[in-house]
Amino acid sequence: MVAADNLQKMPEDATFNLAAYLKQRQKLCETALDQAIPIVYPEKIYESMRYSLLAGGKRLRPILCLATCEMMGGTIEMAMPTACAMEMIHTMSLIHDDLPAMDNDDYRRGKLTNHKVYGENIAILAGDGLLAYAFEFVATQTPENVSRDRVLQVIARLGKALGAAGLVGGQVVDLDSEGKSDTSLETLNFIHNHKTAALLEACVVCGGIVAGASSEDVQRLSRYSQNIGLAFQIIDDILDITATQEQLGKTAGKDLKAKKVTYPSLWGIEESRSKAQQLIAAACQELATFGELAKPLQAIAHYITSRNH
Ligand code: GRG
Repeated sequence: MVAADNLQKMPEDATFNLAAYLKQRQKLCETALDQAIPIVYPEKIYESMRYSLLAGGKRLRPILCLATCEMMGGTIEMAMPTACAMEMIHTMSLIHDDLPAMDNDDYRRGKLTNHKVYGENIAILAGDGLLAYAFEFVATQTPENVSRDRVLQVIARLGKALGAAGLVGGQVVDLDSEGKSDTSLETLNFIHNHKTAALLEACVVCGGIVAGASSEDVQRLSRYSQNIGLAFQIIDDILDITATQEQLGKTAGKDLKAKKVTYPSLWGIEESRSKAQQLIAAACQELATFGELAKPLQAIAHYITSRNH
C-alpha cells in the first residue's frame, strides 16, 4: 500500500489525488487477482500460487497497464485480464528470483518466501503455473470488444518481454555479474533494461495496444516506460541501502553483501537520485501530447522516485 508520508513529497497537484487513485486501483486489482485463481485439485499448487500472488505488493504493473489503456481511450474491463497477467508474471519472477539457486532470499512482501513455506519443488512449479496461466488468462478472459488481433499482439509482446530477450536474459547477466566489482555501466544498464524495465514496458505498451493505440503512440509509451523502468531500478538500488527490512518487506542491504555493482555504488546516492529524477522528467515529457489524460501516468512516474518501499 502507498504510505501517506511518501506521497507528501509528490509535486502539488490539486486536480489529481494519486493516493486515492492508487488505493482504488490496488483494490480493483486485488479483487480481480483473488477471483482469477480458484483453489481446485491438486490444492497444494493453487495455494502456493495464491500465497505469493495475494501477498500484497504495490501492484504497480497492473495499475500502469490499466492507466495506459484508459489514457488511450479504452476501459478498465478491456485491460484487466492483461493487467492481472502482468502481476502473475511479476510474481512468478519474484518466486524464482528468491530461490536458493538465484538470490536465495527468505522474505518477500513482508512474508516468508514461497520456497520457505512450500519447499523448492513446489515454488518452482508455482512460478511455472503462474507463467502459463498468465498467457491463458489473457487469451481466454479478454472481453470481445478487444479484437483478437490486439490480443495476439499482447501475447507476442509478453513472450518477448519475458524470455531470453527480456527478463530471463537480464537475470542471466545479473547472475554472471555477481561479485564482479568491474561490472561496467553498460552491463548494469543491460541487466536492468531487461530484468526490470522490460516488464514495466510490456505493462504500459500492452495497456495501449488493448485500447488500440497507433504505432506512433506505442513508440511514445515505450519511451515513457523505458525511462520509468530505469528510474525504478535506480531507486530500488538506493532503497536497498537506505531502507529497512520492514519498509522493503525483504532483506535490506543485499547488494552490498553480494558485492554487486549498483547505480549508487557507481554514482553515489545523490547523483543516482538526480539521474532518476531526470529520467522521470523525460518520461513525463513523452506523454505531454496526451494533455490532462496523462495525469495518472505522470503522477505514477513521480511516485516512483518518491517511494520509500
Ligand atoms: C519471467 C520466465 C521468467 C523467468 C524469471 C528470476 C527471473 C527470471 C528474473 C528476475 C526478475 C526480477 C526479480 C527483477 C526485479 C524486479 C523488481 C525491481 C522487483 C521489485 O518490484 P516491486 O518493488 O515489488 O514493484 P512489489 O512487491 O511491490 O510488487
